[in-house]
Amino acid sequence: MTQLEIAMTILMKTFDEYAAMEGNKDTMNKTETKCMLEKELPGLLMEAKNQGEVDKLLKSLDFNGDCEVDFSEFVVLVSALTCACHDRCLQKS
Ligand SMILES: [Ca+2]
Ligand SMILES: [Ca+2]
Repeated sequence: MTQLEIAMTILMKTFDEYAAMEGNKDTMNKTETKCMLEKELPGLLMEAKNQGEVDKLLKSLDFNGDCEVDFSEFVVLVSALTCACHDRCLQKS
C-alpha cells in the first residue's frame, strides 16, 4: 500500500474503533467522540479550555444535527485540522 492508502486505512480503523464502543456501530455518540478526542487529538482538547468549549466543538462536528458523528463528519474534522496544521507548517518554513 502507498503511504496515503495507509493513512486512509488508519482513518477508517480509528473511526470504527471508537464508533463501535457503544450504541450504533457506524456513528460516534458524544461519549465516543470525547473518548476519541482525548486519546487521538489531545492537543485539540487542550485548546478547548472548558466543558462549554468541548460541547461546542462536539456540536460543530455534527453537521446533520442527529447528535451522532458519522464517518463523513469525522473526516471533515480531520481534514480541517490537517489543513490548519499544513498552513502552520507553511508559515514556519
Ligand atoms: Ca457508536
Ligand atoms: Ca451527525
